[in-house]
Amino acid sequence: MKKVLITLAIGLFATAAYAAPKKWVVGFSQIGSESEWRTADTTSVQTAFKEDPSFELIYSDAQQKQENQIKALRSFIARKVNVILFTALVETGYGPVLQEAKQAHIPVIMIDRDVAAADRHLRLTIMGSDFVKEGQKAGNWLADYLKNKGLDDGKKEINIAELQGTTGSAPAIDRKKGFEMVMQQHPNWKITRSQTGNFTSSEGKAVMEAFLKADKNIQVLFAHNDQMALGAIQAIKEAGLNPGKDIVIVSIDGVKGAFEAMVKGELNCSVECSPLLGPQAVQAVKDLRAGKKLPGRIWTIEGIFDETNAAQALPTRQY
Ligand code: GYE
Repeated sequence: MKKVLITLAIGLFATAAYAAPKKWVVGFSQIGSESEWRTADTTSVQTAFKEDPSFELIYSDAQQKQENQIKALRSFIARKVNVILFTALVETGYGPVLQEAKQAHIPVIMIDRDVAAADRHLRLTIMGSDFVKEGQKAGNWLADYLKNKGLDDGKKEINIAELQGTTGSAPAIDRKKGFEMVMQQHPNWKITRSQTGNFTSSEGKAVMEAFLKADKNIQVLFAHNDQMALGAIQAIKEAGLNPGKDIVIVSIDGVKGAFEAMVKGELNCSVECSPLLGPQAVQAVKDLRAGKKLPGRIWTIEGIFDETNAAQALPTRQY
């Protein structure tokens, strides 16, 4: 009897072990941790996958180096992961490794930053924001603001300093493009200074310092992200000017630090770019596992904030 029971127990155990579904392995190649936005994005993806025990997420941080990303992607391919999530540091240079993933039949889902158009046939879909639209929103907000404050008569030159994101990255290219689309309707707007601040606060500060040393005749700062704007605000103060008053500042992301600066009146506007991509990423991978066809583009939903609504929204902000 005892023997029968033991055999039964072993049999049951073996069946349970056999029936346990195999975890889907997801490789995530992230670019680094250059901004509050990036940290929120990484946390969102890691948390969302951790909450679902049917997935195992392998996270790789490239520390802003393209060669590290290529290495990570190759190691995901060698490990035969089920799917790759990929944020491209810059748009070009990933063609060969994406080709290798395709040959290995491993689908690649872009998160946040896409690759250039020529390589898009090698990835399955892209999930994230419309960076061109964000640049346009920043420009349109600026046009309304300057007009309403009586700061732009359409004739006097408006000198604009631009802090660009990482050179060659999708958000830097597209935010510039969107903003310049709006500039075409304002012939008196001039970008008099423009340089990369690599999306970081320290470089944003250093570049703004250099801009102001060369020329204080700047009416507007357009920063491709909040982090650089926050660094630049320090530089503007140190130069004895009033950020948000002497220089109108518009940036992109909508991170907490930007909300605090808007409440203080030091930053005038931040166009929202949501980093909370985790839940959507999990959903997309689940759909893929279920054999569903994913759309070619998965958009994030976002808004726009300035001094008129920042204080009200601040307590509800998740990043
Ligand atoms: O705006 C910036 C981050 O790729 C949209 O990267 C993202 C950008 C974001 O470092 O803060």
